Amino acid sequence: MSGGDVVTWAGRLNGLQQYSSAVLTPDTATGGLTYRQLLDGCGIHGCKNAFCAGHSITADNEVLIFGGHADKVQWFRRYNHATGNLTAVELMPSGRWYPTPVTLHDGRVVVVGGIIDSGQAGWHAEGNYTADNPTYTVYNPAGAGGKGTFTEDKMDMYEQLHEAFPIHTYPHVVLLPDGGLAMSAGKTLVKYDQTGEESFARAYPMEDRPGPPWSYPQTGQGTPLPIEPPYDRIWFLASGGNADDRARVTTPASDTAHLIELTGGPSASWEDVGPMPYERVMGDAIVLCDGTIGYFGGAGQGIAGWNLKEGETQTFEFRDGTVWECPEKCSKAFDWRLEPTIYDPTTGRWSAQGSLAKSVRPRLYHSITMLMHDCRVLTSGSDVSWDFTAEFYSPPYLSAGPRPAITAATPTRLLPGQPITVSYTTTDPVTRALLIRNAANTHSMSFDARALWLNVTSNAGGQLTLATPASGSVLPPGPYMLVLNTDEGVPSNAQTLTVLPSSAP
Ligand SMILES: [Cu+2]
Repeated sequence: MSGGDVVTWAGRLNGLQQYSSAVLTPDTATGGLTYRQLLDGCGIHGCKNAFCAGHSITADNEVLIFGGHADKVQWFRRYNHATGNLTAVELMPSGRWYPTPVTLHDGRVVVVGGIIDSGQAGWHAEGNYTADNPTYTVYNPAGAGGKGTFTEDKMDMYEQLHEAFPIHTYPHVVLLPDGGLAMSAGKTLVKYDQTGEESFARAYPMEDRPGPPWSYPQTGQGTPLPIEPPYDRIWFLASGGNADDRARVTTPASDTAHLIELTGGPSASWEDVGPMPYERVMGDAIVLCDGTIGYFGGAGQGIAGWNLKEGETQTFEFRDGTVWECPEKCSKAFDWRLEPTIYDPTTGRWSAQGSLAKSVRPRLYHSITMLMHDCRVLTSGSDVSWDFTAEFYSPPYLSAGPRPAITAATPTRLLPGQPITVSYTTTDPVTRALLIRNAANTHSMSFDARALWLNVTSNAGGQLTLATPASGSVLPPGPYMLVLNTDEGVPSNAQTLTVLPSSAP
């Protein structure tokens, strides 16, 4: 969230309340996290199970939760972290289990796809289209006098979602500079044009991602690379996932990695930038404070989900020597990826096997990975062990030299195009500034993930001025982390900035 809190909520596991939700606040004295229960009783779920939903964060520091689990797939909740109140718990036009939200320039949120009925056995059986929801709806938080409104379900993305079914949930959707969207579902990739404030039209298909379908539950890792001035080109990195078309417990993960320019038109093609040093399924790929991409968690074999085999137990031994006897609903993933991988988009290099520090616990299905304001990485959760632990990872940049410090950045709330003035202290020269949007993370997805390198227009005497892109589709509204980098690539702590909704796309 804006300011550095982590808002979290659980499913019904391990004696925790079904609707338990909490705020984790970084404790600068200890380097750890403090824990505070949020909204006792119903939590920010609003008593409507929000397991396997899609989330986004608004410029007002609200969490929007679209969909849920079991008989709660149709529910929507709006939680305001500034006031601590749940301001809406209401029905969407239809059920969405594993949908993807994406925030537009004016704060509206497109909610794409998902499964309409999570209770249906064999929902992802080939041809079982009755479980599918191949539509999208647009949520307008400002609609109905600020109460919020949904459009009716719309069919413009039906062709792609239907083609990719059943490996099409949690599709990767990226907002483009022209206000359109690029969506990867299964292995298909399609460009959509925005044709109205709340409508899109299929523009053209782009090249399929090479290899098997990589959407959930085949769960590869994807992220847009940091966008550079003049912000007219967006590159997307897609990697890993399962190595077969229809994965099972025994299916290995893939080590493939491909880049495509989403703004490159119908003839853009995937460029092979692999192999990664590890095959990885169910990991996370997130932008780090120096613009590199960090890969965390996941496995070298297996498939999203649990229930290894009915009645089968499993013994897990963690790296700190603790042992967990899993009594039921055990993980379907093996060959844990404890060591992160870092990809540098400027050199095209991957960190070598054995070069980075390992985590203690595996982070598999239903785990999370987030960049913190101090530029460490938080990894937590995992169904492998019904795991409620959390770990911090310190990337090598934190010990690569003296860190600069931001003493002030103004304005703290800005429109796209407004310059930012930053005061800082440093030992080494500060040369670059990265703006990273706070993403909402679950199931290897970081919804609304986006990072932008900013043009430094002046820099003298511990004060610099940064230009920001004028387009709200390049700089969509929400909370961002501003980070300065030295010429050695050492980042400062992040300063919270909020980008406001803009009328101009
Ligand atoms: Cu799930």
